[in-house]
Amino acid sequence: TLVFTDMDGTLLDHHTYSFDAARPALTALKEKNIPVIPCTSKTYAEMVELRNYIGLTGPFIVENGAAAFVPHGVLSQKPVGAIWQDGFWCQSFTSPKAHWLKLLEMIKPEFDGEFTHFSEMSIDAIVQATGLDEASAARAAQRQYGEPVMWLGDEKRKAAFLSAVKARGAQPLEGGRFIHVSGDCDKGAALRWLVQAFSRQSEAAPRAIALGDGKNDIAMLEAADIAVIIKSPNHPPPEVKKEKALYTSTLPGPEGWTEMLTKLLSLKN
Ligand code: 2M8
Ligand code: MG
Ligand code: MG
Repeated sequence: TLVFTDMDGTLLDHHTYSFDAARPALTALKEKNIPVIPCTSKTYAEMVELRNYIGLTGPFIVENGAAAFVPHGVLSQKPVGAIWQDGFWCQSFTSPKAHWLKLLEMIKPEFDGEFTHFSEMSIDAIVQATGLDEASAARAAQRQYGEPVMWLGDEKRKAAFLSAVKARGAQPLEGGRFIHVSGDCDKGAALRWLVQAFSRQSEAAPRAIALGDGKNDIAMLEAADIAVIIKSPNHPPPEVKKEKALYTSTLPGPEGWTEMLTKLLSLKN
């Protein structure tokens, strides 16, 4: 079994970013040697820090499926096409950020004053928008593959914006706070890539459990064998199309994370 998890609003509390309530399940999973694999909108810089802080040692997926990082020693062979970077095999699935920034520049006149985005925001403005501390906000600003857009206009115009970026070849994905503009990648494709890499070194393909709370988690939840929607305190649940093995937590964020993994894996706590 592999556990793929979103971060904000799932393993971490949407407002406080605390993972305290997930500790019991994290400990039980560690005892069972079940890897917990973050699959997040966060950047490489954020995840290098966060995984240490949480105590995770396995692979992780950044920027909504834009790239997967696998630490040395996890896979018995080098993944085809991956590059070696700071002690990880890095497999990227989309173009660098510069491409998507150009696209945003192009459509700016059409949506005058209706959005801003990370490259235009100061670290202080990112602190204000996210509630992250300054150092974390600076790491969130280090995007490699895509650009978070902060929507300032109304909902109807937001739909027009989403269509406009799609028409120009981007795939916008909505997180808890931002619209992430990047290429044809998503958390689901990255999950499948990693499951396949693990399959190559064992007889049976591993079973993937995925947990997430947002629209940007839909592809990941649909790609997993078992999907868990984590209840959000501030937005409706994502519309996941899955015939079976789809569960929804009754508790939000890390409380719901422990609730559901304890049930599904019969963990003791
Ligand atoms: C952004 O990601 C969240 C995830 O749902 C969002 O879109 O609301 C990213 O900028 C990420 O890097 C950052 O850590 C997070 C902080 O809330 O916001
Ligand atoms: Mg989330
Ligand atoms: Mg997320």
